[in-house]
Amino acid sequence: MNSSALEKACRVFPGGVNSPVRAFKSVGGNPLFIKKAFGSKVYDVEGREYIDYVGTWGPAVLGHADPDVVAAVCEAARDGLSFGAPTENETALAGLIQQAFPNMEKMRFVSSGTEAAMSAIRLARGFTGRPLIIKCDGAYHGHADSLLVSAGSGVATLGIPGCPGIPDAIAGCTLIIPFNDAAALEACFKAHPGQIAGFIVEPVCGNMGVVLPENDYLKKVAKICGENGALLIFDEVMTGFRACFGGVSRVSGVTPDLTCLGKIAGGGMPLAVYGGRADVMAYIAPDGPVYQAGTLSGNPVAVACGIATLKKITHDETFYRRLEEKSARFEKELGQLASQAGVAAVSNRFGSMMTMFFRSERVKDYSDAKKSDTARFAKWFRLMLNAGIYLAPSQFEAAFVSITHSDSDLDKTLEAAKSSFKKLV
Ligand code: HOZ
Repeated sequence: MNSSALEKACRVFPGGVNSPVRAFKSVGGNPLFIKKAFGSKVYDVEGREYIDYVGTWGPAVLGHADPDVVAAVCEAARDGLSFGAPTENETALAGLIQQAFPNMEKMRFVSSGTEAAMSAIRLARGFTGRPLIIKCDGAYHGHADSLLVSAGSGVATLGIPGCPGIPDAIAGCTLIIPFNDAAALEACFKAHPGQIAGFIVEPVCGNMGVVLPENDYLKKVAKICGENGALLIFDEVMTGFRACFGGVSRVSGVTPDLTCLGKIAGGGMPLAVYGGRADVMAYIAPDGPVYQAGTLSGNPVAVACGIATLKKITHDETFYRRLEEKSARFEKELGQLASQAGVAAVSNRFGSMMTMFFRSERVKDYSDAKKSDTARFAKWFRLMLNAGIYLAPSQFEAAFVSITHSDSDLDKTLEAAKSSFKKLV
């Protein structure tokens, strides 16, 4: 499958890919080389059609190549691809983002989620004058040095124990605690008084698979950070605009000091954002001394794509209700089919992102997620792919449902799942 494309790619790219988890290493077989994508489908270079639940790893909430979004992108491109200067559209996109995330009093556009998270922790350190940050075991906030410690996503998928190239002095400034464990956060602050700049957390995890906060975890961590003079940073790169016009902060009622966004905010083009409290953002250059910059930041084509995407979502008041109905049905029926086939599986879902873990006990943190039967997942993944269903090639990622997934797409997927589950036992 796609072996000639892969062979050629391997001559120029490590593993033949430009982002490791795409390489199918943990599931076996060759990655799909994609030719095009429309709505809920992707098409590979050999002309095969797949119902897509990768959704470009999150952004494709409207489905692929939405005609209104593509028109806005083409129109913007005709006026110039990049200016490296401010545009009025940047302010317009910031306004839309503020409607969804009112806590982002000031913000900065960057080009990737990695940049957003990396810049947010630099800002937290600059604002507080403290060196340490806390992150959760198995959480992934991009590949900046400080954040690649005990990371999820591709690092978890490939089972990389620690990443060479990151000096101990840098890794040592990142403290690791389990997700959903407020006592561990409290203990960290006790052990390092006055040293912790902030806690960066995916308020709903997406990169150890989807894992939901339990027992008022987010309220507790906000309180603990506040009491200790540290900033709470919500990484909503995956969750922003996924379940509602807002993020976990809106759903939970917990307001972080800083928020990172990406993926849907740029509608599938390279755009990400960090922002939050105005007094904290006042530390960012040129208003303040914390430096961060980028030629492509606020790129006009990406900004146009973000505006068109967010406008399309807001103009349809049934959007999130319909997306929720599709996703809830998908999760419920998939679970029923697994159980009817005798396959041990549990799922976690936040709106239209979800993960089915191949284990029987619920998953509330990374150590639970790691107990999943990854070999069984790999087999299931390959059976589904052969049946024309494109899932993320890792147990530690999410499946994304888009508004273009029709009942017939879901029926076909569930039919494929039914026969695949039977072959697992
Ligand atoms: N970090 C992404 C998954 N959570 C992978 C992105 C990609 O490989 O394109």
